[in-house]
Amino acid sequence: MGNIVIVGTQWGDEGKGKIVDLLSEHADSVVRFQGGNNAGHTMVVAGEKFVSHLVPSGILQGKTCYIANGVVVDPSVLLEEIDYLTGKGVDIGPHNLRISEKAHVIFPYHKALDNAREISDGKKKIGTTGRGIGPCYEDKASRRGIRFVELLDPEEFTDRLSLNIREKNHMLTSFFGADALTEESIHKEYTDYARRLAPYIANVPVELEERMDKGESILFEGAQGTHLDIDHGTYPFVTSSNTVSGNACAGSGVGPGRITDVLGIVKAYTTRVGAGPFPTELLDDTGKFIQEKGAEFGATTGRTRRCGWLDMVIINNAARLNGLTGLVITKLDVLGSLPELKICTGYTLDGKQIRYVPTSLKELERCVPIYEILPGWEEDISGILDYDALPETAKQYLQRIEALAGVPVSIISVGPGREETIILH
Ligand code: 2SA
Ligand code: GDP
Ligand code: MG
Repeated sequence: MGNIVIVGTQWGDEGKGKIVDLLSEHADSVVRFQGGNNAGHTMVVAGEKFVSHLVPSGILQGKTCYIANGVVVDPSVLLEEIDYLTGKGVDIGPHNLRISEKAHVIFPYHKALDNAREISDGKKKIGTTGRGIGPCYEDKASRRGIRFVELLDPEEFTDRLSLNIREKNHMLTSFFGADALTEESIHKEYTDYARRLAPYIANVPVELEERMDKGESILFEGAQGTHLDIDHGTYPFVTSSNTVSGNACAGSGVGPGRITDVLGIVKAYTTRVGAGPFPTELLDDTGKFIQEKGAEFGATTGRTRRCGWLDMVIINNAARLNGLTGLVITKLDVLGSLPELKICTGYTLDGKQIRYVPTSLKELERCVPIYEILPGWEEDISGILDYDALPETAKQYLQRIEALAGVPVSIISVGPGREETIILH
């Protein structure tokens, strides 16, 4: 199968978890390379639902899973997730879950700062998941961070924690007027996490290289989506990591020459959680219909996701930024019974037609979508597993996406279940 990177093309929640779970059958390992437990990846196997936030979606297929250096890890959430999966009968332990010694650790002060900043920003808040993701990446960039390698070194850990607590308590109390945190209890709690997670800690690039040299296949599981990328997304309404495919390499310690394919997951319509511009957003009954039928609620926070028409300006931007070699169209079933479907093919900005995403958010907010209208279909397509059996208008919709993107559609998803999938090539 080669080594495939799977990324979201929109603002996350495209159905990456389902597709990674499905494709894991043919892979040997699955790697998470960015983000943290802000992600919520849903898998449905034989009617049973699993949601993972940190553990790669390959775990249900019994594959070796890696949490690589680009990920920020909240150890309490990870240990809870290991217990949750074990409780559901999933085989998980140090033999098949490997965590990079270079991955940065999320501490209670990261969560406290994330939430304090959101409260202080009021109406201008980002709408983060409150999981401490941004502040943890800030510490990584400012070289204040604590990685697993430091967490496992008692002397180093004590020194670094002490420095961080002093700095963060000052910010929390003096600037945000929030409560201070106690060093001793955090030290004790995290020393216990270190003891429990020590058997999982690994030199991930070395292990991955050994596997690839043996001819094994690796799936790289992206989290969030291209337009939440810290560099290429709708900044500042983004997450704090690079979500584009290039980061599969930097975020896991694998050279770009090893990547064979990049699959972009495209939800058949668009959703967004949190604040920020969204040109094709539907604030009417159609938006409500999609939100309800698609069960568009955050898999981590339970927040209602904003819904809108498919935006090909966004998808084409993702095709360019990620070097997509194939598309996976998900949730096509949700559009069934809508009389007509709209696809945005460009924007009108101040009277001029454009086909790119403007960098200035003020300009993006002024963009008015240019729509192409296609006929819908009445049928429930969720049971259809053969492309030829799809209604003609559904095929037309798919063909139009393929033509506008200039990237072939490889897989079509027509329901949350692993088997509710049409594989083309
Ligand atoms: P953060 O917490 O700092 O990463 O938030 C910054 C922005 O990134 C968005 N973000 C997400 N968007 C969609 N899905 C995400 N995962 C969860 C899910 C979201 C949830 O699977 O549904 O449950 O709310 C995710 N994670 C981060 C976030 O909304 C901010 O706009
Ligand atoms: P991810 O973050 O990209 O992994 O996506 P999420 O799991 O956050 O959100 C996708 C949601 O859509 C989940 O509830 C999935 O079970 C569901 N889902 C995935 N594919 C399909 C599909 O083709 N049809 C329907 N109806 N639901 C789907
Ligand atoms: Mg999600």
